[in-house]
Amino acid sequence: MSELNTVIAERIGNVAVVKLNRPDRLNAINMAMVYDLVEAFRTLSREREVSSVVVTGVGKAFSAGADVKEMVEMPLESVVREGHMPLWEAMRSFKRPIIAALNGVTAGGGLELAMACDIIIAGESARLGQPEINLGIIPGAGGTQRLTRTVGKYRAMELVLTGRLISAWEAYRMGLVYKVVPDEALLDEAIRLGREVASKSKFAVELAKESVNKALETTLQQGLDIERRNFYVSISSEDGKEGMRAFLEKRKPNWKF
Ligand code: CO8
Repeated sequence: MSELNTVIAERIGNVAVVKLNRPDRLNAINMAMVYDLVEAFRTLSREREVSSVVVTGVGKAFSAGADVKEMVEMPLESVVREGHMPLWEAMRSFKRPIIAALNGVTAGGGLELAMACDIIIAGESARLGQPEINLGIIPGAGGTQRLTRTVGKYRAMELVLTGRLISAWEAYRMGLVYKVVPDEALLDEAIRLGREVASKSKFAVELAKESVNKALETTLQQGLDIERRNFYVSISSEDGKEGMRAFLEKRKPNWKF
C-alpha cells in the first residue's frame, strides 16, 4: 500500500487492519486522515483476498471526532467543497464487511465513522457519544440519523442534546455495539470475527451485507424487494449451488467467489 501518514494499514491473513494513527490528537480526523482512509479503502477494494477490514485506533482512543483545530479555521466553501464526503463514499461503496473495534474514546465524527462500519465491537474502556453540542455545533455525518435509527429517537435525542459520553456497556444495552470485550482482547476478537467471515463465500457475504444495510436506508417494501432480488441471485450463484450441494453431500463447501 502507498505511503499513508495518518493511517496504518496492515494485513493479517485475509483480514486487513486499518489503524487511525494520530494518537497525540486522540486520532482526531483531519483532512489528511480523510484522504488516507479513502486511499486505504480504495487499495483494499482491489485486493481480492481481503475478506473483511477491521478499523481501530492507535493509542487510547478510537477517534475523538473531526479535528476541531482544523475545522475551526475552514471556510464554509472549503467544508462544502472538500468536506468528508469522499470518506463516506469510499466506505459506502466498499463491498466487504468493515468491523469497527472501539479501543477508547469514540466521539463525534469518530462515532459516525464507527456507525458507517458494518459491525461495532467495543473494548470495555470505550466511551461513546456525540459531544458536538458542547462546541455549539451539531453532528454532520450520521450522528443524528444512523444513531437514531439504531438506538431510537429518545436515546439518540438525549445523547445528541447533552453530548454525554456513555460507557461501552451502556452502548451495548442500547444495541449500539454488538459485543463488549476486555480491552486486551479487542483486536484479537475483531480479527477472529473477520476470519470467521473470511471462511464464507465472499459473494454471499457481499449480498448479505448490502441487504442488511438497506434496512437502514429504505422503506420496508424497498428493503424486502432488494433482499428478495439478492436471495434469487444467491441461490442461482455458483457459490450458492456449491454450498447447498456440499450440505446435501455432507462435505465442506469449496467457495469460488
Ligand atoms: N480535535 C482536535 N484535537 C483534539 C480533539 C479533536 N476532536 N480531541 C482531542 N484533541 C486533542 C486535545 O486538544 C489534546 O491536545 P493537547 O495535548 O495539545 O491539549 C489531546 O488531543 C488530548 O486530549 P485531552 O487532553 O482532551 O484528552 P482527555 O482524555 O482529557 O479528554 C475527550 C478526552 C473528552 C474526548 C476530550 O479530548 C474532548 O472532549 N475532545 C473533543 C471531542 C469532541 O468534541 N468531538 C467532536 C468534534 S466535532 C465532530 O466530530 C463533527 C463531525 C463532523 C463529521 C465529520 C467526521 C469525519
